[in-house]
Amino acid sequence: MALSRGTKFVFVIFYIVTLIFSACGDSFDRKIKNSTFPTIKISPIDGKEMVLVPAGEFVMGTNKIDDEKTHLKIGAVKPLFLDQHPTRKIFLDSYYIDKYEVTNEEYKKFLDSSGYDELPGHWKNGTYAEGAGRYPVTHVTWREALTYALWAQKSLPTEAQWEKAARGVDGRIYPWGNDYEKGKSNMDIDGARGLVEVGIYPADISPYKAYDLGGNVMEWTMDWYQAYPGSTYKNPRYGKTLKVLRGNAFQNAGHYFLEAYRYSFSRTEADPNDYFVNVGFRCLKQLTTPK
Ligand SMILES: [Ca+2]
Repeated sequence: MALSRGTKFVFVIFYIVTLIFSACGDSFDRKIKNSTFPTIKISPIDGKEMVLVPAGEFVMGTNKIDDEKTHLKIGAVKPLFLDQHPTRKIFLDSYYIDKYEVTNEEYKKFLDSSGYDELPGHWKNGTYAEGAGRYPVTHVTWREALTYALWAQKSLPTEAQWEKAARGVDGRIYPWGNDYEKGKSNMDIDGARGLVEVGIYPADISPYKAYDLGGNVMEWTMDWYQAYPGSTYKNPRYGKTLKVLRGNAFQNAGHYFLEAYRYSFSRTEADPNDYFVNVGFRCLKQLTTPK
């Protein structure tokens, strides 16, 4: 269920401050002189492990067509796959991406040290539920996810960066390969049917050793929901009003349990001011290739 939340004045102030802060101080990578980056780094502000996605081309999108018109059978408006046409080869420079989704305890650290005062809606008495520290933080809007990222001197991944981190370079359907297997990921109704601690599905691992890009929570990206270059598919929801969520999440029920919806790089659009029980995020750090 989505609930709307107005953009807070405090956010505007904090956003500006963090933009300045982000622009001024960047000890994370800018001075790296070697052309070979370590495969794992610890992010200095939020302490998260990040994994390297080296520069290079990867296969983005799909040319799949849903001949069964599955969406009509379940009353959905959007056909499967068409907003991810066509398959493209894209070059991305190197970057680090969080190994795990951002957790409640990490989000609390951000709130405590930043002064940002809008708590996730399901928290009580100023904090998360006992025992939920390692669960992914949810009920955060896109703007709140970005604010966290800027505080951590990072950003949110673009769709392309998220998709490469999940699929590697070979266009695979799942982070672990091309074959779906129940229980490999906290995905749809095949998983725990609720949130789980990040990283506890060892098989939900991408070629770069990032976890939960298959399931657990869907993840906010930087990008607006717009047509991909070369696409002929038209969608009235395209534009600069909705942000893109990538990946799948746990589900209790609903049409996402259908196998056709289970490909793990799925693309969902959402209002950036909404928040959801099964949407979280992870952050990204762009690397500057040494000259
Ligand atoms: Ca996920």
